[in-house]
Amino acid sequence: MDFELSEELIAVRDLARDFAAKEIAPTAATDDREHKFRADLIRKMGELGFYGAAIPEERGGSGLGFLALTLITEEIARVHSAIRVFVNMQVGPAMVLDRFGTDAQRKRWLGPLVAGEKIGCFAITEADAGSDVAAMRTTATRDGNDYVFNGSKIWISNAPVADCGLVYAVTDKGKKHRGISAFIADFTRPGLSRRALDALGTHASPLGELTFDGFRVPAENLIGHEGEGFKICMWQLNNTRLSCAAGALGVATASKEAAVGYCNQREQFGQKIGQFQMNQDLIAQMIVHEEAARLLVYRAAWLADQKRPNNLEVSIAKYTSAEAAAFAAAALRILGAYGYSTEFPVERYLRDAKSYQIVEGSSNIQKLIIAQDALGYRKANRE
Ligand code: GRA
Repeated sequence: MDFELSEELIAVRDLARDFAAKEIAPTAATDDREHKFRADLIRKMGELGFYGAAIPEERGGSGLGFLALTLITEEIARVHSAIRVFVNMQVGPAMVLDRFGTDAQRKRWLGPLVAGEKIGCFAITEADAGSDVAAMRTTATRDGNDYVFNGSKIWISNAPVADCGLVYAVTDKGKKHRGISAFIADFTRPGLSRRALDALGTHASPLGELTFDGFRVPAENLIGHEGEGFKICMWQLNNTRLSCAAGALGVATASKEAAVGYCNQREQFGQKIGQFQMNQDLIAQMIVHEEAARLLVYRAAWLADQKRPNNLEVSIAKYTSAEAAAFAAAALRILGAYGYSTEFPVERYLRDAKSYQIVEGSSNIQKLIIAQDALGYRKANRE
């Protein structure tokens, strides 16, 4: 067993760290406060090759792998969690096209997504289909050479700004999850309306609703075959879930760093507040949760790089890191009024941390996957 990162991976991590410090950190607070959409950052991260880490070289990526992508995501989230969402929105559709797309689909969409030239997204969730993906109702009905979409997707990251999206819809109602199909859709075509939504945190990541009303998607944009959408979706979620786990890890680290820094600086009752055991207790727990999460997240990424099934390990990693982030953001307590104040970043960490217990399968869904695998009810790892 080798716990050392290779020189190549250290270089990737340092590149992302440097980028986050120079390009993201200076405006993170105002981007969050003003709900600012930083299209320039999407482009710059594309130019640096961040989205292509887990895409093979012959398809426009760097082929560095999932661990590289994990380190990139972690470093960005450590500085501003909302900006790491951009990575997932480019990488999610790109990876699905790499794995399941046709050459023509890859040519048209994969390259621009990896380069950050087209803004991507993926649309699974609906008002009545959150954890229960199979309950989705948006329909895609074949009409000549097109599929006609009707229905609505909600809580979709990048919905207000995406040029294209990976959209899951029902092509055969009677077949339940086996009647779901996956499409890559051009969002500049008529029949799509968008509504921006706001949330507690992740403010610099545009969020919204997509409503399809007679929205036409050419049949050549169907990914795989009709009815394969649910399996493609589960495959996709396994990868984008790992990306969220890495993001949560970054937030956990940022929160811990803020708590340690403050404890070493703030004095009360004639001594540094780090001397108080109640604060030491919180810091020790933060570090233990963060380090456990880091090992689990890296293991899940390493398994992906070995081309081994890792759904169970991704769920364990995502659960642990989401909870670690939420716990560490309790650093706010250590910082007292400075933690609660909107003039300091810790309240942003807390708001952003909460998202990780919800997105890409809530913490309860991860527990369900983990426990049902152990009990023999539902196998987590698939080929
Ligand atoms: O036998 P079969 O042909 O019927 O197939 C079944 C099974 O073998 C069928 O799907 C197959 N399957 C899989 N195939 C390949 C299941 N899992 C996999 C897999 N991993 N790979 C039905 O299976 P099932 O177990 O009966 O499914 P279910 O009970 O309906 O659902 C399972 C589950 C609860 C795990 C699933 O629905 C799920 O993951 N729900 C959580 C939804 C979620 O994660 N949503 C995320 C939304 S996107 C988002 O949050 C964006 C965030 C962006 C950001 O912050 O970056």
